Amino acid sequence: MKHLTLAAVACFAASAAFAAGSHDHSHDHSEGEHGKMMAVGMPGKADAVDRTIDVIMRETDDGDMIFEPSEFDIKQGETIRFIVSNKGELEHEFVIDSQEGNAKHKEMMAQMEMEHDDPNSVSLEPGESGEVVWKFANAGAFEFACLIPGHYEAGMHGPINVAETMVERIYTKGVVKKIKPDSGKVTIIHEELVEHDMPAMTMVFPVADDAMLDALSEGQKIEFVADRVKGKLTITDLK
Ligand SMILES: [Cu+2]
Repeated sequence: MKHLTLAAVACFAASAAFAAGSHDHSHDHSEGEHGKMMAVGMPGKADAVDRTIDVIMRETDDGDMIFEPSEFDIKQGETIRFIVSNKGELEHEFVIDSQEGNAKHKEMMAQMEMEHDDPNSVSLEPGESGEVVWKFANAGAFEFACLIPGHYEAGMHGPINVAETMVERIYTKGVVKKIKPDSGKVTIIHEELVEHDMPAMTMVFPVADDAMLDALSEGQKIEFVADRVKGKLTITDLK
C-alpha cells in the first residue's frame, strides 16, 4: 500500500499570505517585477515549461466574447506556456490572477485606459499571438480574464483550478527501545531521518495519538514518519 499525505496546509498558508497586497499596479516591466510572487504563482522560466496550452480569444456571433478553452486544470508546481491568439475583431487581453486581483484591476481599467504588460498578462490586437509562461506555485482557485471594459461581462473569464500535489512520505526504519504510555512517548533506535536531515540515533519521540503506543512493544521493528508538531519531532504515522 502506498502512503500518501497531502502537502495542503503549507500551500494554503502560502496562498493566504500572498493574497493580500501582492499585486501592485505599477505596470513597470523592470527586472525586479519579473520574479515577483503572487497568490497565483510567479513568472515561469522558458526552459522549465511542463506543458503548453493554446488559448483562443474571440467574439461570437451572439455578441459574447470568449476564451477557448473556458477553464484550465493545472497541477501545483507546473509551469505552463500559454500561447494566446486573438482571433477576434477587437483588442483582447489574457490576464492570470486571483479573482480579487482581477476584480480590482477591472475597476481600475473602467476608470482609465490602460494596457497590461505585466508578466502575468498579454494584450493582443486582432490577429496577433503572444505568450505567457507562468509557474503555478500554489494550489487554489484562480482566474484568467480579459479586463478591457465590458469584456469580462461579455464572457471573457474562466477558472484556473490548481490541484494540490501529493507528496510521498518517507518512512524511516527503527527499533522500539522503550515505551512510556503515561507520558505518551516512545524511545526509538532509528536510522537516518532523511526528511529532517538527522543522522541515525536513539531518540525519545512523543506520539501524535496515544493509541499508537498500544500497537508497539519493546524490541519491535517499525517504520515511522516523524513530523515537527509544536516544535517537537513527533511520530505521526507508523507501520
Ligand atoms: Cu477582451
